[in-house]
Amino acid sequence: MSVLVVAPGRDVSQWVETLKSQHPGMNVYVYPEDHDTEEVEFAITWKHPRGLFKNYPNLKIVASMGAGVDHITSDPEFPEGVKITRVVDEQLTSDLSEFVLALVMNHTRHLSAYKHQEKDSNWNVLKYCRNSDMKIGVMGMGVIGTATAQLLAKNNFKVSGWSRTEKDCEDITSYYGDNSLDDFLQESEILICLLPLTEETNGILNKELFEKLPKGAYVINVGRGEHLEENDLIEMIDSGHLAGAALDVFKEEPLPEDHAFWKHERISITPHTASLTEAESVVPQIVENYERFQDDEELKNLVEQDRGY
Ligand code: NDP
Ligand code: OXD
Repeated sequence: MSVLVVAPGRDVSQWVETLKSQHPGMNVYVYPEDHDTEEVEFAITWKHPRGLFKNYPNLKIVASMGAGVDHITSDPEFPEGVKITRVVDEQLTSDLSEFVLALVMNHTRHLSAYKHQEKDSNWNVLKYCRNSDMKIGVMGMGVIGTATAQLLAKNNFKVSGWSRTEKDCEDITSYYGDNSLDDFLQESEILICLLPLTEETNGILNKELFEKLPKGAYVINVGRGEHLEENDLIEMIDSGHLAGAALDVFKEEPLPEDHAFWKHERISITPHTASLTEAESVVPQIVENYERFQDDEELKNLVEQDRGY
């Protein structure tokens, strides 16, 4: 059996080297190099060409190179019966939580606003909100959302989380299910999106939702670009209902040069960098699943494909 790595445009040499050193003898192909499609039973991917996997008659498992799997589940030709796994990684999780804390502090202490004032030599003191007076809502209380909510709570913010099922997390108020969304939003002066992208969550950050946030709320999207209705965000910021937004993910990445977000004074852009997946940290769990598959054991971090995450 062979392993196929499919990540167009990405340098995967470190991944291949680490795979081979973690499991000597593993036969690894990097797409599109020449290979026998019948040999491949295990694939590792980030943003594969649509329809590619249907050409592999013996494929059993596709492992995402990241935490999200929407780049796999969104392929309408993804072959039925092939299992999907994702990355759950402590380093990735803590990197992302710390990044969100930095974005929150940037907003509450007006660092971006001061950067703009600096350009005009403008010495103007802005009143700030202490952590203990700021209410933050985290949408998506999974591995990363929970860690982020906990880090914010540790920094004295008042934190709520929203998920499909109820959570029992110290110092974090749990809201769950569609019926509790409005109550959750009312408690979110800063709204952080850490949802997976699914049919239910596509476009969830829209005008109707923003209107339910307190006036002056701030939006942080580190989930996926497709969660956000981009024009609704601009409209709600320009109308003064929202204070602004920090965006790390976009419908089109890299964000096109002429996109309105770049020039908007109240929108901060980062290039999908809230956390970077490192081969050394992540490959061991992929190799473990490869070995579990060979030994006919249960896989770790398996995606529930009918719910989409
Ligand atoms: P998990 O699968 O662990 O958690 C997903 C959470 O979302 C769960 O709490 C789940 O609820 C909740 N959820 C899913 N659907 C709904 C819904 N319809 N209504 C309410 N809640 C819902 O994911 P992770 O925490 O590992 O990752 C989350 C996302 O973060 C990834 O999918 C990816 O898109 C993004 N990400 C972004 C990165 C970046 O660099 N910007 C890096 C890594 C990830 P329940 O617990 O009840 O099932
Ligand atoms: C992601 C990741 O899912 O980088 O965005 O892991």
